Amino acid sequence: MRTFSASDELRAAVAQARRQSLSVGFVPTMGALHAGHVSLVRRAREECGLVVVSIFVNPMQFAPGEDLARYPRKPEADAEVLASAGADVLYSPDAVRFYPAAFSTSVDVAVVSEGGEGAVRPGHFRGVATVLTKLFLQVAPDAAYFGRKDLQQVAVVRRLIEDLDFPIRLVVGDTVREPDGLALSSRNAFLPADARPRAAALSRALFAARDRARRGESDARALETDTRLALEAAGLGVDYVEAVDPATMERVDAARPGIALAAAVRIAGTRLIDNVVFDSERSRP
Ligand code: PAJ
Repeated sequence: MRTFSASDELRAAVAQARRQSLSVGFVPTMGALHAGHVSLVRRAREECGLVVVSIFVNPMQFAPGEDLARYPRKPEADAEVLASAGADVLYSPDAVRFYPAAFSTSVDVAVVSEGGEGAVRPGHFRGVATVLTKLFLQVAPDAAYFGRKDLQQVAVVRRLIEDLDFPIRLVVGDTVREPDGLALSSRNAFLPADARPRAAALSRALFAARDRARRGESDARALETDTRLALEAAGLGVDYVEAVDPATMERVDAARPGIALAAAVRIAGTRLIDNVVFDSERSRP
């Protein structure tokens, strides 16, 4: 695996692969890698000739007062994880060169960015869309890999790719979970041991709502309300519970197959997000 921090070196490596007719897969991350990230890298490895992974804790997507300074950073362990998952190129740009002092441009994806996480974290998706625009232009991949765990991020990226004509295939990977259902997240490291068991209540409540929908409950408001009550009863602070169309992130009234229930909670000072996509009884695994 080769590691670059300069974008011109990265571009040269990608150009060389292209001359050999290799397809390019790209997995953007903020590091502190776990099995969720690894599942995306392995998928890219199966599908592409050159696998590029970026690690960049993007300051622009953190609001003042959020956890930018304490966001976990594990560069040595991450490099080992990526090498064994089969990545070819690790791109770790330097923040000062990536965003020089005069940097003035931002990319706003309206509508899909506005509810859910966007409402609780103003400016977050502007930071995500801006960093991804720069990374997509620098890496110029054929395919980009994202996790469904960040459901609204996927909706934002889908619009970004379509609206700006990036010739990039968007690949969405399933959420990788701990045995008790907790979605893997770099931020899980912040959970104190005594709060950790309670964190599983988030996925448990979402799965319970999906089971009710499978049994015929179609009232999205009732599912939202009961999920919120279950989360509060488990001692979690609820930022939102919303039934949405995952393509547009618009709230829906009817809990049909294909819609998603997305939630964000606070537990012991850490914010966790998760979602389930409703399926029909027939397509049930
Ligand atoms: P990060 O949180 O590091 O996540 C990188 C990618 O891993 C995202 O596509 C995310 O959805 C995916 N991922 C995280 N947890 C996962 C899990 N449990 N199962 C499957 N996939 C999972 O998301 C970001 O970084 C940033 O916003 C970024 C896109 C890199 C832009 O800065």
